[in-house]
Amino acid sequence: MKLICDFPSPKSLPDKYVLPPEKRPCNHELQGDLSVALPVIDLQGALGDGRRQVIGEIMEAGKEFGFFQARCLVRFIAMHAVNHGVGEDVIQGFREAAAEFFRMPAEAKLKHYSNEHNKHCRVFSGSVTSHTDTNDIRYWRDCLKLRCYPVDKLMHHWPSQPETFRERLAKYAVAVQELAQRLLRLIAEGLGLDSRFFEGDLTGGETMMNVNYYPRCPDPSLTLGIRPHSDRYILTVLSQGDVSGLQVKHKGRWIGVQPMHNAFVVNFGLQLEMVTDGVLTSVEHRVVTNSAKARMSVATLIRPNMGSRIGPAPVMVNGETNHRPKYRDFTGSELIEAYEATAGNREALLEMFRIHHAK
Ligand SMILES: O=C(O)CCC(=O)C(=O)O
Repeated sequence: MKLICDFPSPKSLPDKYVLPPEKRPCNHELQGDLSVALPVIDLQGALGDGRRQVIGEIMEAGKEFGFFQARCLVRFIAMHAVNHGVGEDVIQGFREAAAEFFRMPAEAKLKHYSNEHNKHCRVFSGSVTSHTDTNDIRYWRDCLKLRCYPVDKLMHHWPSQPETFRERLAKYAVAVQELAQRLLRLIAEGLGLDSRFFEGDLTGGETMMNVNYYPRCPDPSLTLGIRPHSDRYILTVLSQGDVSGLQVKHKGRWIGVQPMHNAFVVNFGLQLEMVTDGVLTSVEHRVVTNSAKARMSVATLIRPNMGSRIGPAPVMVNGETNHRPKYRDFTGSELIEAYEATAGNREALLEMFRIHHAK
């Protein structure tokens, strides 16, 4: 058992990471199509007179891309944060601690190695993102996956090395949780719902975090860092750092998400798509690797209470259009099972919850 980051620099891609031809990125796609860019939304406007405009931009981005890049987070969060200052130092501070984690000797990281999906904190590699993926398909990624919020309850599960890790993660997790809740209030308002609609069960589960590490790859045309998937929950807030690699499916093409310093990439998950009865979309994305530089991303996934019932918001289905709901109710646990069964495939998962109304 080894993490990819501990391989002695290989000259060629080891066979088990070579994807079958139909799963490889085409050579011309490695850059990602840069002629279309994800909307960049400056959140500062949401603090004052520009609130309606920011909400409008989020709704547009959600309908067309399922993704946007959010800027001006520092002020956006800091002006509202209670009991702590939040700034670039929080984002960079945690990114540095996480990068240091992957630089530690192999044994220190492997203490956390596990393939058990329900562990609160684990390291795994190369791997399958779902139980149903076949084990002979491997992706070029190491991952530290942990539950990060509420911090007081969960921090004793986190790595205690490097020394700064827990303290910096705690600050980062609180800040991102706050940001996500504020974004969800804007989204709720944009949907014509009560601004606190997403609080409580819909977002009350333990927040997950993937710290993804993609070492330099000997041949990016033969593999992927993460295969195409849609995220399963409400909202994902991603810090992708300064190295590109994330690609989003847009009108049948893979568009590259250009890194922006201290911006977060925000994307909508399948749960949000079904709660909004299809008004907002969850969109497929993947990660290509890079032969020149390693890349690290931190994805924070806001989750529902697993036992609670989730379904299209009544306003979405009984509003002016008075249409019948497209999706049935489900629990958070059912959502997880369906996600595993469909290996993150958006269409297949939505089909499992779709109501086929008699004409
Ligand atoms: O590394 C990235 O940019 C995306 C990560 C991702 O999609 C995930 O963790 O599920």
